[in-house]
Amino acid sequence: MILIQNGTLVFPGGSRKEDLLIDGEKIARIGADLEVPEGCTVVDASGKLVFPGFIDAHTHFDLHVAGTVTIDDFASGTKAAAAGGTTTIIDFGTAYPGETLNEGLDNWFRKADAGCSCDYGFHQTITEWNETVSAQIPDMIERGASTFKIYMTYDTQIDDETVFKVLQRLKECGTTTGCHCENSGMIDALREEYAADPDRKKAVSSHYLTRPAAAEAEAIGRYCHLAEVADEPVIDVHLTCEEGLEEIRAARRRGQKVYAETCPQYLVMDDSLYEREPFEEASKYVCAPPLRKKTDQEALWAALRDGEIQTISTDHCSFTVEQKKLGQEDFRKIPGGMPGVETRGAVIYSEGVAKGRISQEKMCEVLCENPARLYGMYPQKGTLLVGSDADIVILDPSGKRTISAKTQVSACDYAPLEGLELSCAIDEVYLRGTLVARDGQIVCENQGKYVKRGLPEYF
Ligand code: DUC
Ligand code: ZN
Repeated sequence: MILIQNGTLVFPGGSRKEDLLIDGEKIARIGADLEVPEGCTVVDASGKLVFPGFIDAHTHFDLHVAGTVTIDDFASGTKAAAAGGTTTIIDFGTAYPGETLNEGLDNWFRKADAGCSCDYGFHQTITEWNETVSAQIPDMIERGASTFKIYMTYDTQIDDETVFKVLQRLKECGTTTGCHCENSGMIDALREEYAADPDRKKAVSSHYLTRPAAAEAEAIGRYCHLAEVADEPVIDVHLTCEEGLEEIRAARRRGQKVYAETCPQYLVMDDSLYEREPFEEASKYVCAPPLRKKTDQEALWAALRDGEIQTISTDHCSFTVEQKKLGQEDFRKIPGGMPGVETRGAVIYSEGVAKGRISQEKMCEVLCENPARLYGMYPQKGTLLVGSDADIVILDPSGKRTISAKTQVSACDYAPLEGLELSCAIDEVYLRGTLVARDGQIVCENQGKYVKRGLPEYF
């Protein structure tokens, strides 16, 4: 047994100075001045915040894209996650055209056989629609990959008719999907135009200039309208901009349930980074949708505060500086994505809570409880309740750390926020009662288990 004493336990509804007793893998008791059972390990959390383990509902480990594969696989990616306080990740199984959903999911289970250091689940990506795919939706739910992902851009994209049919079927099955919303027609035309100019073809800035906020907003609006007619709650993943947020607001005014996810990069980085020299510097930030304006960052922080954005995930999709060079001659070939799973908790605390943009309770809501509810894991995950998994983060709000690629656990060779001074430290991380990380480093690996998720809770 482990007794965490004198800490401040954080809940979305308020924080309380109480003790928390762990017995085996579960939270056994919570209360003021709990008695110390015999043989129990006591952890003094005076002056510290005690959060439920963070949930990252959007990672891409061991993903093959743009002729290469992410540098973080499930082994290194889940270690990076746990080191930063994330005790559960949800990655994206993908059934590529010609594969059944079951085959796609089997492939992702094999990837996770690399060994996981935090708990993990899968969404399932739908890239085509036919009788077999439709018939296997209940199989995915049965296997615990109970929520889905669709794309309106990339080679995994599906057209509007297919999006609509997917939404209708998921409604029948009591579940929902996240969607990557960008207008592919507009983006493809712009990319072709920019690539025809030899200078712009080599410029990293062409990446963001060919993926305007309007392309994202248009697709969000279209997705929401498709969901309106299908009468289905939906999730917009990685919302980056105010224009997109306006489309979500419009759908909500129509009475729709739309959930929005954003990511730390859209809250703390902006598109001026694509203008950096040389190529190696700017290409670190290539991701889709791209980074936006400072005004968008402020709009997203305000939306978090006001409850208009429900979750913060990372879209962790890491490539080395060398891998990014695949696009040195053609911006369209730069592998898209950046690391983030390791730093999310500390960055959101430092840039959000410590700077007064959001409360620690809001942080708990968007990193823990909301993703647990939306993705069918509550109350096993995402909360500090008796009977819940003892996934716990002890965060020191007076700690000082600096982000550095040299000390990070991720296999990536750069940190997008290199040099950022953090006004907190992630002291200890417990995964189902086992201390797995201390001060940003893994102390016990390979403890992660698959989380068989239930149906989403719509709140
Ligand atoms: N965006 C990225 O930048 N990389 C992976 C997938 C995605 O949506
Ligand atoms: Zn993604």
